[in-house]
Amino acid sequence: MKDFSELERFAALTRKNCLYCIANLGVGHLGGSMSIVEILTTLFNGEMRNLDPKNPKRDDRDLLVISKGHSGPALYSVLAEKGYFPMHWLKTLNKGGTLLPSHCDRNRTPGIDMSTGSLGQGISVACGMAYGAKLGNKDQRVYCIIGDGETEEGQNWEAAMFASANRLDNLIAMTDYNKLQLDGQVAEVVGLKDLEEKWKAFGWDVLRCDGHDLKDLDRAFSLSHEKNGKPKMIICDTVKAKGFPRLENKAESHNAKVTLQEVRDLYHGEDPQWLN
Ligand SMILES: Cc1ncc(C[n+]2csc(CCOP(=O)(O)OP(=O)(O)O)c2C)c(N)n1
Ligand SMILES: [Mg+2]
Repeated sequence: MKDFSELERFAALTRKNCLYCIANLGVGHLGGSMSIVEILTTLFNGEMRNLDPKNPKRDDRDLLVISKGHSGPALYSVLAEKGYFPMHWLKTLNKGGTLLPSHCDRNRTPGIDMSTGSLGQGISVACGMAYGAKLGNKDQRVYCIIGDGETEEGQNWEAAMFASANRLDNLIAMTDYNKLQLDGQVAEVVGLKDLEEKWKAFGWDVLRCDGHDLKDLDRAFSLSHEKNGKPKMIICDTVKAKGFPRLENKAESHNAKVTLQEVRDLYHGEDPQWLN
């Protein structure tokens, strides 16, 4: 039986550390970081197997590609809490010489499996990783988080065909379906219409869940483990900037200015220790 109250605690801590991390710099990709906090909480607390913060490149670990690489700050907050690197690194976000750049970089940050930021590419890399695991007869899952705005990139759909043609049932993709992209609503830019039907038409099994509900995420991930030759897409309904009231569900949360004072007010002045 999973301890969901412990997962709630981890998610709340991740959200707080991420907000302080961005506010300490004064600006950052707050919206798309906040929307994946519970997804990452689930992945790093049991869903991904054989993770070892002391040996981040352990050969038999499950892999993660955050294709919407601007969500680095959320991942850094999780990796720090898990002990991949010291918490105080969070003070260096996107500053000169940092090992925590604004976008995910596998050559700099321990625990990151793929460098991302150019939208649309991550899922192709995840396909390659999942295909490689199959060729090597490895029991390895590959996870990939894509954005809903990012889904408008054509490369996703080439990868979608490749994955089903090659029966990559060890590939579990998630859409962070927060309905917003950089400068507006996804529906008003190009629009995804019936996203579930689209992935199904490309030969994927599709699951849907509330991306902020840890129990619902757990349910969806459990179903995604089926070995039936089909890649899996979990469409996670989320809210951009979840947990930061001023910017919640607003496009301007994408890369937003935030002061430390504002975050302090939200947390009643209870600064995390690593900030000092
Ligand atoms: C190929 C490419 N085009 C444009 C951008 C600029 N860009 C960065 S994030 C973003 C919006 C992405 O929206 P979405 O996928 O919904 O992610 P969210 O902001 O909701 O996290 C854009 C257009 C980019 N990084 N890569
Ligand atoms: Mg979005």
